[in-house]
Amino acid sequence: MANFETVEVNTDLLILGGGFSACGAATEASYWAKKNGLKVTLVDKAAMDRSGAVAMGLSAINQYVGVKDGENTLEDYVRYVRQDLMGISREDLVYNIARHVDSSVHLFEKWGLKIWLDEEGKYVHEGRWQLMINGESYKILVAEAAKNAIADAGGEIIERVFIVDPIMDGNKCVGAVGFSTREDKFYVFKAKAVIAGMGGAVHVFRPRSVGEGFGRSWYPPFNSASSAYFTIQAGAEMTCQEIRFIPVRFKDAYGPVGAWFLLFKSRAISAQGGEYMVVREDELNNWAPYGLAKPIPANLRNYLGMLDVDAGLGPLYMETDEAIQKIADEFKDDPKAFKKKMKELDSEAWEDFLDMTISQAILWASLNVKPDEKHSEIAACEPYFIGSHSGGSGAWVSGPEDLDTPYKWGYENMTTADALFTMGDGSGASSHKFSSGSHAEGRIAGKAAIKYILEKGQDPSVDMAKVEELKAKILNPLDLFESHKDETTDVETNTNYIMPRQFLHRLQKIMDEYAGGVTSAFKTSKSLLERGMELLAILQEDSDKQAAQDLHELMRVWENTQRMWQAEAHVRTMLFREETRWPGYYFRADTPKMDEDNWKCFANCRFDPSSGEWEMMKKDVWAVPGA
Ligand code: SFD
Ligand code: AMP
Repeated sequence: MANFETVEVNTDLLILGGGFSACGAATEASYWAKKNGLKVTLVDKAAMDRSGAVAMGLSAINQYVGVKDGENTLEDYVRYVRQDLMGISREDLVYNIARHVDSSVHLFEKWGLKIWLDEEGKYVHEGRWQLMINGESYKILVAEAAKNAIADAGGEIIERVFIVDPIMDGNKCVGAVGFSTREDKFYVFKAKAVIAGMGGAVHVFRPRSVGEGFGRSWYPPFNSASSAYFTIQAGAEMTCQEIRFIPVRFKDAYGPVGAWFLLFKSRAISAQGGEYMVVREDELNNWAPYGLAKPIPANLRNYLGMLDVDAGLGPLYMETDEAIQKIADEFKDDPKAFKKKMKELDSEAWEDFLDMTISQAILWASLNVKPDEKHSEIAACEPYFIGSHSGGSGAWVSGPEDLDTPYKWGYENMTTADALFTMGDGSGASSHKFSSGSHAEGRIAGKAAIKYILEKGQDPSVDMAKVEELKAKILNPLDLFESHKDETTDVETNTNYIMPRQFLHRLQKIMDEYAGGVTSAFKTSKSLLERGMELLAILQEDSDKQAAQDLHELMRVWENTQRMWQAEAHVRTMLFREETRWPGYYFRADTPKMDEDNWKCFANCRFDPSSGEWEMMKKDVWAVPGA
C-alpha cells in the first residue's frame, strides 16, 4: 500500500467543507463552542477564501425576505418556493431558513459587503427576493468572519484535505476519513458530531462544453457530490434525488440570467418563435396549479423555451440591447442624462458577470459583443445537483422543534444518521436558499450540533480496523497504477486499470444518453432508465479499477466515485416517480403528465451500507399553516 502517514485529529464538532453553509456553521458553532469549552474543526478540500460555488464571487444575494421592512412575510416565501418546485418542498425547513436569512445578510453588510443602496438608502432589489451587490470578494469576506470565529474559540482549520467516507459506529457518525491533496497524509477525524457541507454536484452529466472548454460549467466543477456520497454511505435517508436543476444561461460561458430578467426586465425570445414565455402561455395550463403561478416556475420557464427549440425555432436569445435601450429611453429628453444612464447600464451589465462568471465577460469580449448593441444566445445547460438553488436534491433532515412539522427528530438539520448533520446543497427539499440562505442554514445546523454535543455527545468509538480498511480502499488507485504502469508503452492504456478522465467520460455518457441529458433533450423513460441502471452497475464494478498517478488524480478518482453514487440515486428516484412533474428539468416520455393524486409527495431513498440494498419510499408533503 502507498506509504501514507496517518494523521489523527480529535475534535468535538467536525465541519466538512469551507463554503457558504460551512462558514455559517463555523461562525455560529464557534460562538457556542467557546461558551462551552468545545473544539470546532473545519476541513476544506481547497482554500476557504476562494473555495466552493462563490469562489469567483456573486453579483446578487438571491434570498432576502425583508421581514423588518414589512415588504414580505415568511409565508410569502414558503408559497414562492412551493410553487417554484411544483408543490414539492419541506415547508418547515424553508420557513426556518427564511426567518433567519435576513440576519445573515445584515451580518455580511456589517462585515463589509457592499449591498447596492438607492437614493433613500434602501437596498436595491434585483427582484422581489434578490439584492444587488458588488460581490467579487463576497467569499473572502464571509470566510474571514468564519476563520476569525474559529480562531477566537480555539478551533482549527485544515485546508487541502479531500474528505471521502464517513466513519460509522452502527447508525452513528463518529468521524470522517480523507487525504491531503498536497502531502502523502491520510486523515482520520474523530468527532462527537459531524456537519457535511461539501456542496452539490457538477459533471455527473456530460457538459455542453467540449475540448479545452470541458471544465467550463455554471456550478463549480470542484463540487463533486461529496455531501450526497457522504450521507448516502452513512445510510442516511435522501430526498428529491430526481430534482436536478437545469439553469438557462448565456450560451457557452454559462453567465446567469437573473439580473437580465429581473433588474433589466429583458425579454427572452426564440429566433423564429418570438417571446416564448408569452407565446406558449397556454402550455402552462397543463401544469396547473403551479403552471399558473407568478413568477412562472423555473423548470416551466425552461420548458417553454425547449418547446421552441424542439420545434426548430431556435436559437434562443436574451434581448439585452432592447432592455438597455428601453431603460435609457426614460432619459432620452436629456441627452447628458441619457448618455450617463447608458454608461451606467453598460457597466452594470459587465459587472454582473465580472463579479460572478468571468468567462461570460471574456466570451462577450472575444465575440465583440456589446450588450447594449447586440442580443446574446441563451441555452439550457446540462443538469446539476444543487439543492440550494431551484433544484431540490439532498439529505432528509430534521425540522425545527417549534413547528408542528411531522418531520422532526430532536436536532435541526440532523440527518436520519445519528450525530450527522448537513446544510446548504447537502440538505434537500429546502430550495431557493442560495448563498445567504445556505449561510443561515449553516448557522442553524452549527447551533443544533453544539446542542446535540452538550446533551448527547459521547467520545467517538472508532473501530481502527475499519479505518485501516478505508485507508487501503482509498489509496488503492495509487497502488494499482504503480503495480501495472510499466506493462504498456502508454500508461493511460492498460488492461488492469482505467484513468479518472476515462471513467468520467463513461459516467457522463451513460447519464447524458439514458437519464435525460443535453443529447436526449432532457427526455428519458422507464426503458431508458432501466438500461442506464444496467450500464451504471457495470461502471460501479469497474470503479475500483480506477488508477491514479498522483494526489491530484487520486482526488479525481474519488470525485468520480462520489458522482457515480449521485448518478445512481438520481436514476433510481426518476424510475420510482412515475410521472413528469418538472418538465424543463426532465420529461418521462412514458409518463408525460403530472399525477397529483399519486405523486404529490416526496420520493425518498436510502442505501443500507450493511446489506448494500436501496429502499425507495414516499413521504407526504406538510404545508405550513397560513402559507
Ligand atoms: O444567481 C469539500 N449561487 C447564487 N447564490 C446567490 O445568493 N446569489 C447569486 O447570484 C447566485 N448565483 C450563483 C450561485 C452559484 C454559482 C456557482 C454561480 C452563480 C455561478 C448559489 C450559491 O453559490 C450556493 O447556493 C451556495 O454557495 C451553496 O453553499 P454550500 O455551502 O452548499 O456549497 P459551496 O459554497 O459550494 O461550498 C462547498 C464547500 O465544500 C468544499 N468541498 N471539502 C472537503 N472534502 C470534499 N470532498 C469536498 N467537496 C467539496 C468546497 O471546497 C467548498 O468549500 S445565481 O447564478 O444562482
Ligand atoms: P439565475 O440567474 O437563473 O440563477 O437566477 C437568479 C435568481 O433570479 C433566482 O432567484 C431565480 O429564481 C430568479 N429568476 C431568474 N429568472 C427569473 C424569471 N424569469 N422570473 C422570476 N425570477 C427569476
